[in-house]
Amino acid sequence: QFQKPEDAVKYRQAAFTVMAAHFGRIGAMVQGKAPFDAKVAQDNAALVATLSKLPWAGFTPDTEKVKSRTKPEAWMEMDKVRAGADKMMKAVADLDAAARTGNLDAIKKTFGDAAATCKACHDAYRE
Ligand code: ASC
Repeated sequence: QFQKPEDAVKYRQAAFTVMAAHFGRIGAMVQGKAPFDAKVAQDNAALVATLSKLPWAGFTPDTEKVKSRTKPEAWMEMDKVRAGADKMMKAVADLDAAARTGNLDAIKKTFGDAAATCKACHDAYRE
């Protein structure tokens, strides 16, 4: 899939960056920094749910020695990283479902749960 390990790293970082941009648009509404617009929430949640599937293909074993913020622990505990990724994908699927209902309270709850799954992996495996 990738010509060089560096390409895989770039790919996964780009996927996380784009995902964060769309997650952040929902976050702004959840935090009252932007007016709530159900359509915007729905569109962004759908993108986040799709984008959440992408970064993992970039964590190939040959990228372990490429400089990035991924801690050595991630490579020693890749089964746990995968489990965390599965949790995150499930949480953003739940956010997507909530956004489809247009219910702000449900969006707030599932957004918070999803953010916690992002943070768990960052705390454990990101410099
Ligand atoms: C975001 C973002 C993250 C997560 C994390 C949640 O919007 O860019 O990495 O939420 O901050 O704690």
